[in-house]
Amino acid sequence: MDSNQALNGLIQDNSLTAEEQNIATKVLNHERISTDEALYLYEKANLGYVGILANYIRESKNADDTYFNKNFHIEPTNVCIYSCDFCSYSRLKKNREDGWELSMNEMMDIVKKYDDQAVTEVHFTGGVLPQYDVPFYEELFRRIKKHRPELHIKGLTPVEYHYIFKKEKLSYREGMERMKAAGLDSMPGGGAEIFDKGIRDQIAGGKCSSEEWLEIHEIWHDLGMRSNATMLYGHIETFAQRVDHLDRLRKLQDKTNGFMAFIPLKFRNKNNDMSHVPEVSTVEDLRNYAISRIFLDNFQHIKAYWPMIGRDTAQMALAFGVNCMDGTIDDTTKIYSMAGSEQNPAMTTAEIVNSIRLVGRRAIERDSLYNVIKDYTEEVFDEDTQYRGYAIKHNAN
Ligand code: V47
Ligand code: SF4
Repeated sequence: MDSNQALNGLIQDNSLTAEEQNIATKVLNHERISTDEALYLYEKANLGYVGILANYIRESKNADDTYFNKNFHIEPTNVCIYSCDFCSYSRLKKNREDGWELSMNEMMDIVKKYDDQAVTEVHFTGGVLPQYDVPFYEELFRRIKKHRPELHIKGLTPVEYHYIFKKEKLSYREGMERMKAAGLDSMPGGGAEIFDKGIRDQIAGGKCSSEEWLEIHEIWHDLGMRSNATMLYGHIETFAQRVDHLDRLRKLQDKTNGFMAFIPLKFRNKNNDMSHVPEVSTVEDLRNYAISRIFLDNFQHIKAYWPMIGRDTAQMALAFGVNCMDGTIDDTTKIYSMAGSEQNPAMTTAEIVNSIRLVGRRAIERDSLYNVIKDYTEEVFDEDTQYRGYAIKHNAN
């Protein structure tokens, strides 16, 4: 049954409530749902129902196409001047000697390590420290572009930009213009956390406000550039606060159309000051993906970041609105897949392609701006790949 038949079948089911009928009909007609309707879905709708709606939208927008890209991460430091309760980095502030603080040359060495690998993007993420300021990042981005001009730099978030521009007495616009001139290509979605002021002050106090986060993205979009958006969910926020977060993103996207992907980030409770807060279930993760897909009608892509939710959930999420998988792909670290550990930091290309194929989707390698690099539909891998109990022989299609 295709997603259209599934949705039409659902609408004919007379056990649906009037609210469920209305929402399903709106989705079928490609109409926007309201914030009240999104709240209704979070509070009342079951996984099967939201899954059918989200899959219909996913297939209308992206068919079976499921994107991945080959990137590597550089974390300049794991020490941070801020102390977000959910973040394991903030704990290192007092014990700075337990952390790392990379020099520019050390970061360039990481970039050079990938010289003979088919990666297309470097993603900068990590803590905030005073030595990493505007002149530092300008020089770093320029050196990377000089060394490997085609490498896409996706880097930092409004949390860092707010801090470093203030230090330099630059307006957000002046600062973002300088970053663009130095070689910054796109902005990742981090630092959004949850926009509600009360919860943000409580768990991420001191760093840029929600309004500042949104303003920096708006300016970046106005400069003709693209970015992503995230939401940290499943901690102490309410469903209404999730809807408020999604609504602020949808409104900005209406204005700029500069967001590429929305990435829900499941709160994980290990090694941070919120270890007493239980994590939400996998069913809640899938419901959250689905409701995000239904509500964010002006976002083209919903991305699963598998290091946060696990590979199995990411794979299942492909039936609940997700059409993009993120996480390190490294064809040189087969040792990890052999160990079969849940903590694997990387998947090989064969593993990610097969995990996408196994749930009936089409695996496509993309660049950072979602241009197709390679469609893997016809690819035959010349070896078996073992992935968490699945032995996959050659092309699973
Ligand atoms: O902003 C920190 C989150 C984010 C925890 O744009 C946590 O392509 C869960 O934004 N549990 C950084 N989440 C990561 C990020 C990202 C990742 C992958 C791709 C992209 C993209 C962006 O990680 C932070 C914060 O929201 N985070 N601690 C935690 N305990
Ligand atoms: Fe962690 Fe970012 Fe908060 Fe720093 S600002 S403590 S790196 S989440």
